[in-house]
Amino acid sequence: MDGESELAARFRAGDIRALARAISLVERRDPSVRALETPPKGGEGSAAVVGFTGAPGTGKSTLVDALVTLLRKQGKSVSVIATDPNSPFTGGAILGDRIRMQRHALDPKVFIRSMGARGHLGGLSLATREAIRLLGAFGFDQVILETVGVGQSELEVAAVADTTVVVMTPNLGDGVQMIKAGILEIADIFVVNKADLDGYQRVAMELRAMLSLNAPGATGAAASKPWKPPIITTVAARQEGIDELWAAIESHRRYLETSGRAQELAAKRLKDETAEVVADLARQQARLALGEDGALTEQLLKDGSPYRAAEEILNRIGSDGRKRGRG
Ligand SMILES: Nc1nc2c(ncn2[C@@H]2O[C@H](COP(=O)(O)OP(=O)(O)OP(=O)(O)O)[C@@H](O)[C@H]2O)c(=O)[nH]1
Ligand SMILES: [Mg+2]
Repeated sequence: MDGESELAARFRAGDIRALARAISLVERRDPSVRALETPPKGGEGSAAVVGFTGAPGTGKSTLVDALVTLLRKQGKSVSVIATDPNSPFTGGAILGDRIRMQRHALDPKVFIRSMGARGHLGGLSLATREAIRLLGAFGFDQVILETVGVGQSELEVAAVADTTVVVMTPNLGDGVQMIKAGILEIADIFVVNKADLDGYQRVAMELRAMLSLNAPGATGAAASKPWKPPIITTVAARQEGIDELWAAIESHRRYLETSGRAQELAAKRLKDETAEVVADLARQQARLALGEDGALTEQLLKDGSPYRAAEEILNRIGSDGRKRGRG
């Protein structure tokens, strides 16, 4: 307990090592850091979040690195979280060469961290969301997420980021034909990077054609003035197009605020996250019960289907909770 309050004091005092330690605890889903996620004075304390996703090697890290440089010139503090859906939790170690941002390593206003996801039930989003709240409470202005677009990772980035940037390149085999289902729906901004290579105009053109076919049929507050994802071409390796990219990100953020979409999203996320937390807790309880309770397992095997045992476990959780509430 003493250790935790010391951690809290160091965190509040702006000690970056306390932040790093807190994020490690988040990765382990240690509940002791949750108190740190609320900013001390209310109001301020939430960072803007931009997520970058795209196929391996499209230049995400190079783009993020260039964006960090731009944001630092504006005096903003920025944190980068690189997640790798194929790696186990890393305890903060840098994932191979996924992160090309070493030149910012000595800047105290830049915090770079990687998180692995393999073996993490419910994917990365819970831990990422907690980490983002910590970074906001710590005082970072901007959080940038980077994740390789494999499996469900794009959807997870989109579920967490305010603005999702999907990065493509001209040398992706069949180009836009390769685009994964669901990408058009989650991308707020498309980047065609490596515009120094042949074929980038074709990728941009095909993308434009697909987007016009897929013209948004938005519902809710945003329906009257839907967002049209812009296509930005960049040469990240030469820092070209980065100003345009940042302008597009800012313009999307203004759109979220003026359309009322920001509030809709915040509410939806809190609900989704609550459901995930409940599922997580219930799963832990279920494993415990199934591991310890021979009679329950016997019943389960006899039934040959999970529903009765599941209901029994949920009932127990409910009555435990009520007992605890009274006690
Ligand atoms: N020609 C060219 N190469 C680039 C450009 N931007 C990045 N690259 C190169 O592309 C390779 C991959 O860049 P990264 O930034 O590591 O790509 P990434 O998307 O972060 O890669 P993963 O994290 O492994 O998925 C590197 O060799 C970069 O130097 C560009 O604009 N043009
Ligand atoms: Mg990378």
